[in-house]
Formats: sequence, structure tokens, C-alpha cells
Amino acid sequence: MREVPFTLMGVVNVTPDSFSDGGLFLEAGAAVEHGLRLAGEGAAILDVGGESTRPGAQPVSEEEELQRVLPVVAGLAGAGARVSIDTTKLAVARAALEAGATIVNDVSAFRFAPELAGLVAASGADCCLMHMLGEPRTMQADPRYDDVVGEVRSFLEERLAFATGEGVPEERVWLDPGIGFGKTVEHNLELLRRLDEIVAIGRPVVVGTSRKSFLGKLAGGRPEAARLPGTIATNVLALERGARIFRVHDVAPVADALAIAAATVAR
Ligand code: PMM
Repeated sequence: MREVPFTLMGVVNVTPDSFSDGGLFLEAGAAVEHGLRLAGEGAAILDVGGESTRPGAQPVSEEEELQRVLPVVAGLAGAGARVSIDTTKLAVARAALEAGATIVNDVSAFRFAPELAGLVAASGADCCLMHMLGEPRTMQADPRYDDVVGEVRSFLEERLAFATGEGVPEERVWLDPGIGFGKTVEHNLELLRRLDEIVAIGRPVVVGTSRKSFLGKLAGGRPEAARLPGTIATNVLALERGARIFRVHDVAPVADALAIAAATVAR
């Protein structure tokens, strides 16, 4: 029997205002320690972010973001971890790659800083391109689509074409439907139901449902800390529908759930 392979991306937010863990790991040493614990629990990738993308979040300056993430990227990469940098900024990505990161996770899919594509191409890094409607400050104002899955798919195909046009080899691009980024509860559910249509683009699909507000709403108003059951349910279903990379805060329990799901998925 062959099991379905999957990869866990552990979230290391170094921000005072991320929606579920903001402020917990602001001090670099604590963030590195946290990341290494997630690696020990099964995260093959540690995703370091210094700018909150929560709905309505204000952007942070380049200097501030650099100060937050660089010591953490250097500490984790120095300890042998595979690090992704969660940023939309060219200078932050460049410094993080120099400090040892090997993946650029851009929630704007190279829209905010198109030059990022050239940097990724030249550095040989992998990248994750995510769908978001507009920008974090306004994305949840009144998100509308005629066909959310079709529109997200077209967007990701267009951004993939842009990246390859800038010299990023297709094999280095992962795609993410951007759960919660300019989407209602129903939009998120439709994307998860029809995830196979995103998988059909032919690149590894990343999903990030971890602790997100739609899980709280669907379970009758659960706070962030009580959204692990919803996180597990959605990640298991996403695996079954073809997603292969899972961005989560609670690595140990999701790793167990996905290992069992991976052994069960028919292939
Ligand atoms: N979600 C958040 C931040 N970065 N990156 C990718 N690729 N996919 C996501 O779903 C995603 C992301 C927001 O969650 P956080 O505040 O817990 O980091």
C-alpha cells in the first residue's frame, strides 16, 4: 500500500496582531523555540510571517517587518529547518532568502511586488502563490463572485503564467486558494468542496484553514483556541480532494489526523 504524501507547514507568526496567535511569539528567541517545537511535531516547513494579514489589518513598514522576521528566519534556518517567508515585500523576501529561507509564501501572488517573481527565479526558491480578493484591509468588506471556484482557478492560472513568464520554473510553484482571504463562509466551503478543480491546474495545492473564523462560525461561535476540530476536519477533507501542503498552527494533532487520513485515501 502506498500512502498519499503530504507536507505540514507550521505557522510562526512574529506579529502583535495576527488573529489567533498575535503577540505570543514577538520575541525572536521565543519564536525560534516555538518553530523548532513545531518542526519536532512534524512540520517539514516553518512559515515565518511578520505582517498580519487578518481582515482589516494595517500594513507594517518594511523596516519593522525585517526586524521581526530576520532573526527568526536566521535562527530557524541555522538550526537546519526548512523556512518559508510569508511576505508580500521584495526587500523582506530578499533578506529572508539571504538569511536561509528557501520558500517565498506571497499571499498577493506577486501582485503587490511583481519584482518578487524575478527574485524567486534568480534565487532558485520555491514559492506559494495565493488567491486574495484585493488587499487585507478591505478584502472582507463585501466579497462577491459569480463563481468563486472558477474565478480563483483563473486567477491562479494567470499568476502561474506570470511567474513562469518571469523565469520561475513551473516545478517551483505551489498554489493556494486563499481560504478566508476575501471570502464568505459559503465561498470557503465551496472552495473546499470543489478543491479538485484547483488541484486540476497541476501544481501542488496548499491550504490554510487553521483556526480561521469560518470554522468558528460553522461550529456555533467557537473562539480561535477551540477551532482545532474544524481545522482537522477541513484539512482531512482537503487531503482527500488532492491538497498536499497544509499550513497549520497545531502541528502535532493535525499531523496525526493527516497520517491516518493519508493511509485511508484511495489511490
Ligand atoms: N493564511 C494566513 C497567512 N498566510 N499563507 C498561505 N499560503 N495560505 C493561507 O491560508 C495563509 C497564509 C492567515 O493566517 P495567520 O494569521 O494564522 O497566519
